Amino acid sequence: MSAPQWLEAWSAPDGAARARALFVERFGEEPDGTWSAPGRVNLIGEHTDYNGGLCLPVALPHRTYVALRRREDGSVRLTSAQDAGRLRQVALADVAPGTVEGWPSYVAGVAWALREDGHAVGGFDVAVDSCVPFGAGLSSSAALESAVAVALDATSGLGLAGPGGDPDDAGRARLAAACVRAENEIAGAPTGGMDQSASLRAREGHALLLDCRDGSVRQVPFDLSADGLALLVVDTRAEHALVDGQYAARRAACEAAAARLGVPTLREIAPSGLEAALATLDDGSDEGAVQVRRVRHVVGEIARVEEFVALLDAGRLREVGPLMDASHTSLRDDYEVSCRELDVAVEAARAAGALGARMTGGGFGGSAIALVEHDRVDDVAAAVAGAFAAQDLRAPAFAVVLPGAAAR
Ligand code: GAF
Repeated sequence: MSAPQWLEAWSAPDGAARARALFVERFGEEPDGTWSAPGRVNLIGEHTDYNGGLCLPVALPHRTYVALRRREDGSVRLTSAQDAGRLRQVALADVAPGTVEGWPSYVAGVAWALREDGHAVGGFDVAVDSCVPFGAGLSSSAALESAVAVALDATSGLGLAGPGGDPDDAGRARLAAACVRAENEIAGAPTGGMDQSASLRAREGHALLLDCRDGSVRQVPFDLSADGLALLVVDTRAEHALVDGQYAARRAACEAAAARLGVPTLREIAPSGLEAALATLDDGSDEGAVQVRRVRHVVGEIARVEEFVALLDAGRLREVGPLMDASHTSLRDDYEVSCRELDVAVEAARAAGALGARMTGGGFGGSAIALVEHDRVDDVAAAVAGAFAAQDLRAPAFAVVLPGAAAR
């Protein structure tokens, strides 16, 4: 069996040099500067963000780099190493829902959303390079949006970005909101706000406790090495997509359930009120039965985030494993967003001694995370790779991650 493949994160100078070199090659001049933003993994709190709930992402060391230069003619010219360096062009004045396709929609969408928000953002040339794997459920799209947002913030003098990870990050919250609008309205993916907040508002060495009811955040110290632990990411290579109907269907079911329960979001259902809420939803119809499962996941998952953070606050990181396991079970059985590759990864990691393991992100493919003893990382990765090979699944890829810094 071949050795596990590792997804290496680039150093900041390397990533910036790659984006700059592509810019110079394609546009024939120097950019105004280079900026970058991370992908994320979510420790716990899945499919809670669009329900006004809690989630707990960390920024990855894997980042998307952009080199950008202002233009005065209102056009956006784009190129990406992940798009074979092809040159694309969009007129900013023409950007509207449904007008831009593919990856340029995330870039042009951010400029459009900032303009909608009243900011004087004009045209630009931009070159992109990234070590955030695409389609792996690690928020490559939010990393791209966030890198463009901080680049436009700097080159248009918006003054919103401030230092990443600042407790007073109202400006960054506005940039995150613009990125969410870009994704929802221009790229057409009906996602919540977790990924953009992680990319723009996280702090190195910390997990970001995001309360999606009011958008507030708390930086929670997340020091794996103090406990001799490591966070292993397994990219299952089962490609996930948020623009197909499954994600939207989950969101629609939650919104329909909240409407039937007479609450603005499922966040308003306390664990103590769960059984009564489920009894109301369970009207004998198929739709009602689906809503019961979805609501049970969301309410339970928000409670698990609170328990997870309480353990971190108490210095009991080693005890979070069962919460991760319970989250996965709930996402698999009640929310029905797991898949065979994710289940194999999680089960193999646990069997090889992981303290806890779960899918992370939207699901239907993408990545899993496992909390493992630092000196067992290679063994757990080899066990997961072996389980994939034994089941004739495509070889997964791995990363060991420490919480990285926000967009800058
Ligand atoms: C995807 C979405 F983009 C997020 O908003 C979130 O809903 C997540 O799936 C599930 O927790 O990453």
